[in-house]
Amino acid sequence: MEWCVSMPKIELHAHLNGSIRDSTLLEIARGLGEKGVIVFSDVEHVIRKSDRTLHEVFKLFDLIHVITTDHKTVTRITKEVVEDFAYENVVYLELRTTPKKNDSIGMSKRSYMEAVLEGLRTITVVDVDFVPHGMNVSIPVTNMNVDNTFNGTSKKKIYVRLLLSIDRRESTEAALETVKLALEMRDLGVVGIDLSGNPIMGQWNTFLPALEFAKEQGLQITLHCGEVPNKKEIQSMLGFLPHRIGHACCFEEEEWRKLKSSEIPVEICLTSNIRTETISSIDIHHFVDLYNAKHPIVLCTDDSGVFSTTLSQEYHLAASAFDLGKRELFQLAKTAVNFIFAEGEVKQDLEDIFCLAENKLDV
Ligand code: 6MZ
Repeated sequence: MEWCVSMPKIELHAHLNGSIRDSTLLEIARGLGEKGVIVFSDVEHVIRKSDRTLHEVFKLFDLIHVITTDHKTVTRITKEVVEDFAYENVVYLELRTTPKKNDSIGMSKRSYMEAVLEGLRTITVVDVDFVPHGMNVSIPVTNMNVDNTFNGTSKKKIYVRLLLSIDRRESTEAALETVKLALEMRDLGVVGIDLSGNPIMGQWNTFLPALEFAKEQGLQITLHCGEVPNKKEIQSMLGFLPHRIGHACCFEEEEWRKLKSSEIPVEICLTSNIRTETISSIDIHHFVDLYNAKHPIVLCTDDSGVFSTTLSQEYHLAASAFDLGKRELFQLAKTAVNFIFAEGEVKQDLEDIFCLAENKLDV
């Protein structure tokens, strides 16, 4: 496990509100309880519970959103989530979140995202690169950690890029609004669009106009695909040729064939799939087949807070469940560089980081 922590890693599938520290969630809930906004004892056991079905997970998200959707809290959780990933040597994070609108507190999708950016700006304990290169002076890899210390030790550096999520409960217009916002915020580190939310809600056709527009405009797209059985939707999604997909749990032979010939990278979330029972047991997880077929895959956390995991734990779990050694784990982490949505210069820096680590970690 210690070795998995020390290895540089790339996180490409992490939902902001799913990645909140339990301690933070409980602290905020307690505060709201004291103010009489919620009844703390009603929500405490829901937050502390660790085994949840997929249905229960989405009920929990509704509760989390009640607790976290104000500008100050969004800023705080963004800061903490990025710090937590950086502490476990995640060197590149694509953080996704659903921009939210709440007129009663003066929140627009834009002001929600500004609160996220504020969270990135307020981080001091690690060095965060979130503005695309060319927009500011980039820090070459050779200068990293030089004269850049916190409490006397060199700071960790993390690249952060953002994906705006469309929730499957949203309308075509709301989805388009999110895509337009993503386009306006490209200079601020937004690189793409994600389609997520409860997979039994909504229709693929509702989101298609917004996703097609996003693709035309050069945004990168990742779709939650096949988290529940839905042959028609899975086939349409694969036909859309997204740049990546998440989960791919409920594919049949035909869809596997289509996926493999398309070479669309798959974001694999082991703990999430097991906890939500979208995959009944780790030894039959499609990781094995895709890994053996050399299909592009990347290990991710999905919701590190909700599922009490970390990216290091996901690598550790893959090592023990699928009998992978250090070399295989390192290669798995390193190949993820090819699937990031950020610009080429970042890829080059990440390749350098992995090269340096390869020598240092003796793999
Ligand atoms: C589908 C998921 C998800 O956007 O408020 N989300 N969507 N499948 C999953 N697997 C378990 N986990 C999280 O983060 C929370 C939102 O991310 C999506 C859901 O829409 C959830 O409301 P944000 O930061």
